[in-house]
Amino acid sequence: MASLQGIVSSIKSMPDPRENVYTIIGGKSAQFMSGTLLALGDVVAIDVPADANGPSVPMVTSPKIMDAVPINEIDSHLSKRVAAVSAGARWPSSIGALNEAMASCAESMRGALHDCAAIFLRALLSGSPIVVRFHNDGDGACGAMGVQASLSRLINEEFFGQRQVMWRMHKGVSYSEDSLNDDLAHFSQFESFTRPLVLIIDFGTTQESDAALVRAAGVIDILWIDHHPPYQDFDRARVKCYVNPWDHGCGSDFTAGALACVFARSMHECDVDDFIRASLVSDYSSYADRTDAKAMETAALLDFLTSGSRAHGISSPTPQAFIDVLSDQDRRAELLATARGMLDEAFSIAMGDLKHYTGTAGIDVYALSFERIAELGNGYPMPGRFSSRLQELLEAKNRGKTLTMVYQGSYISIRMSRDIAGSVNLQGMISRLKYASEYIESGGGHNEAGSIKVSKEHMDHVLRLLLAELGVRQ
Ligand SMILES: [Mn+2]
Repeated sequence: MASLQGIVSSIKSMPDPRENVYTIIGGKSAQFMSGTLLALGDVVAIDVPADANGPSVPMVTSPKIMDAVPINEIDSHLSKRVAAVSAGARWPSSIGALNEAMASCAESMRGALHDCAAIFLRALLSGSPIVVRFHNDGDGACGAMGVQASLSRLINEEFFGQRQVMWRMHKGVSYSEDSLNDDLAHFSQFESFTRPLVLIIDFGTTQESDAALVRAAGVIDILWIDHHPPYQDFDRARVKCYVNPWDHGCGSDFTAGALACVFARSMHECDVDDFIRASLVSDYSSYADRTDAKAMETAALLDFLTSGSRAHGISSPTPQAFIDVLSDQDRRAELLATARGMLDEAFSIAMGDLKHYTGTAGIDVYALSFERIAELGNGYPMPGRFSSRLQELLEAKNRGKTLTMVYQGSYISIRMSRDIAGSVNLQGMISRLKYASEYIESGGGHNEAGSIKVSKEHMDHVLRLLLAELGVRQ
């Protein structure tokens, strides 16, 4: 049995105080329940229970309270621990092997990522509550898996026993007030030396996140890793640490998943190369190697695992659950076959239902109602990502000059080929429509992909406006 002396740096209060969970930081950190009530700043000595590494939080029956220390002493102790851990992390030279352009871009974000890593480590080691929200697609999942890989190693080396982190697979593109409220409800159970922390991966850079950011300022720390283009006047100062390749002379091709993997590596050595490759494929990055069979397969599988399907059998979508599936050859093969079957079914319906128009300058415009595919009840594929696949197929057939719209319920998802980005300004078009029509509730995206939310009963009307904007004679 090991013994550990440390300072109480976080307390999770439970309805029954005997079930409170304490974190102490000493030479290592530990989380445990205590036979006697402890307070923040108490210096305690514990005998680490033999079952500390088990699935549940271990019980320490009689911790010895030695002293109480002033807050600034916790701070200097924590800073020393963070410095010691960061010193062991090595900058991932493997990115250079993957892609030189990415390596130089990563290099320019190094300082910002290092700052983010230090903040994350402070919260991790001192037991502050942490929520990681990752976008529910292959790119977001790859980022979350990278962070998970790093955390597994960190917790194993720096903690006696468990260290809980909350994972949330996030639907939608904004950090909404509802999401913030969920996080605050979780955080309200905690009293901790450092602020509660939210790590956002691969979404959120939209005006719709503003209200939550204003409320979160000074209450929680937000670390934010995204690759969507920031809008004009986006106030980065509201976020503790914001890293986006657009701020460092590169664009969305440096995926958020890849970026989160580099972030993970700047906290602790871990193997993230496969996740980086798959993330590039998942998000249609121009850096993706589409001849890399493993990356293609992983991306296809993650597309399925992060969908609304129940057929994959993952009840709680955590990065560890994804890693478990990806590393199990039999399950991998079985789930890939299931996903491919559902995708084929969707494509065969799409090919029959697809409407074709000719727009300005001979652009091929396609529109597909997703309703009949949704009626299959598979939950996979999802309409937004299906529009990307459909676009890919049609674009290859037409050799470019193609735009695809897939619509269902109150959403329209638009994709277009790069070669017409000069003649069709998607963002400008969406802004004009927002101005012209009261039926459009919101809309946005980047150069080659966008989405519009309309009031459901006016879908037909908005589709006609869109076609007119594209120069289709109706
Ligand atoms: Mn992404």
